[in-house]
Amino acid sequence: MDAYERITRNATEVVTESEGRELAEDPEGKRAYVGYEPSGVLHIGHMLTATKLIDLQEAGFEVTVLLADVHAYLNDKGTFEEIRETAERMKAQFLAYGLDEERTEFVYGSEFQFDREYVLDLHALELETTLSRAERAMAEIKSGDSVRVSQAVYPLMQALDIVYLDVDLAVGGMEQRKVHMLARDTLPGIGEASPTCLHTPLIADLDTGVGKMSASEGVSISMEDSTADIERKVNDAFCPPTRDPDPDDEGRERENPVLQIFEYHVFPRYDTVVVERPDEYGGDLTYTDYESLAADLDAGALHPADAKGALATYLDELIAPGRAKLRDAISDA
Ligand code: IYR
Repeated sequence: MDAYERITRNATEVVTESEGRELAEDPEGKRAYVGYEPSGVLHIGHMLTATKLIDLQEAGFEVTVLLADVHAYLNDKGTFEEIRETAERMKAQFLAYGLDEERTEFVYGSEFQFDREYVLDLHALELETTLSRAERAMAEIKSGDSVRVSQAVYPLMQALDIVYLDVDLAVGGMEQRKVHMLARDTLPGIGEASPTCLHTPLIADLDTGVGKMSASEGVSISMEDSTADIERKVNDAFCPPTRDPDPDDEGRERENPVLQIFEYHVFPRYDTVVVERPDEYGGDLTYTDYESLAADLDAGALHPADAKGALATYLDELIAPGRAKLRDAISDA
């Protein structure tokens, strides 16, 4: 796999492709970042971008994980002290998930976002940006009837973070896309370059395959889950015996979340995936890539129940080290 393939595998888009190709020409020492509103426990959404950060590190990138404490505060996630406490716990879980300690720097937003220069640039960006644009940028991060001023400031600060963290690549889920587009359009107005952005897909709701999985609604998977929790959640998941549950719907409203988790979480981390089956059902199946597993499901050669059993085992293995770190943090507190 060449550097560009590794950098972009499983990504929905790189903005722009030619900028992505330029980074891939000499990735060694380049810097990528993702920002997370601290919540204390890593969930499957965090893990999706973390897997991309691992890809980037394997390609030679250095990584900054922004623990976006001020953003979480602006998003009404609690008092500043509560947020700081949960953020501290997340570091160990990220490393346990597989980020390379040597190539990962953790930064709190509050370390630089109160600096006079940052605040002045923020005000300059406020002058550059219409209120409706800032509001639209936030639609997929926070929705509600009465929009607070904090929600308009939030995406402008996220745009400025890219400048102040001096990164070559901003990474985020597709829900961050509009914030990144705002950054690309408005930063030149204050004399800064448009950043290159890479977006990871959204995973469908585990139970229905409709919409997107969310930590706040529906079923999510996190480092808090026990092995039994994961088995139960994966067992109850929507997994029709096909990769495209509604072939007639061009918008693909419905997805197969079990396959998505294989594609975005398991295959990037394992060279071979074994689906264990008793001999009377044909014995074990071994896959070295996602496509052949999905094709077997489509063809009826792999039963959804067997796919789910394997998925639960691999997910549990991926989560186990972070689960242990979380338990340590809780028992120390
Ligand atoms: N908007 C993100 C959190 C966030 C991301 C970045 I990249 C920042 O520079 C700041 C905050 C979220 O929705 O979690």
